Amino acid sequence: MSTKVETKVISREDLKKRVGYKAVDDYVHSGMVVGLGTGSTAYYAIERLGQKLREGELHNVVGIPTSTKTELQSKSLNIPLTTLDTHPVVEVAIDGADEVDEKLNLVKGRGGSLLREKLIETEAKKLVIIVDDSKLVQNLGMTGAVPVEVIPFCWKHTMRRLLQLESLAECNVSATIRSEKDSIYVTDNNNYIVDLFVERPIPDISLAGRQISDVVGVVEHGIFLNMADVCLVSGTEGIRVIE
Ligand code: ABF
Repeated sequence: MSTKVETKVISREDLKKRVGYKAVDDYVHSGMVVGLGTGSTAYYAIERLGQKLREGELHNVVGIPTSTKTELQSKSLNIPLTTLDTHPVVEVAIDGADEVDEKLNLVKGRGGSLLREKLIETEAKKLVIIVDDSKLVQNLGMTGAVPVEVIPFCWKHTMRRLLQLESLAECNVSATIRSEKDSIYVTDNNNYIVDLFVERPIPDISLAGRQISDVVGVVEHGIFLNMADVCLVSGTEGIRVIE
């Protein structure tokens, strides 16, 4: 007699939904101002927030979107929105990330919204990062681009300066201007994005962040150091809370 063992395969979307919902359930309370992140994982937090407001489980919550895409998603779910200009105190921000290291330092911005994300999340009393376990890394910058938002004026010169940084000298760094549909990608802030790629780990990520910021023409970059307060990591075994 054979016994059939059914193992439910959990999809990556399920992992994202679980962690997005848990972030709202555990960290958002009535009366809060909430930073609303960008990306497919953060979308589930927005979906859950809209659901709880609609069902009366939460009230008097206003959101501050970190991108025009998030703004549209939030409006479609009837989430009341505001800005930092009128609500500078942000009790909690919930957002995804492209990479998370063991110190909860992040690479963000491969979705193109790093500037508004960093502006709003810098103000958050608590930044809750939500990822599936594919985002956990030993060294930042090794699974894809480190995005850098630059002004369009003389962007090729700015990109050249970024490639000359001493903190990236050992990494065999390269750079591309982010494009979509055969034209240069333009951010919500009418800037461009230079994507930096390294083939070897960045020896001092903090120094790299400072040196990138110091390049004239750079507006902001996607290295988020010492900002995340907690990271919810969704995996097939459940959700880990890293603080
Ligand atoms: C956003 O989440 C961006 O910083 C980052 O690029 C993106 C990751 O999106 P996803 O959750 O879809 O992987 O916060």
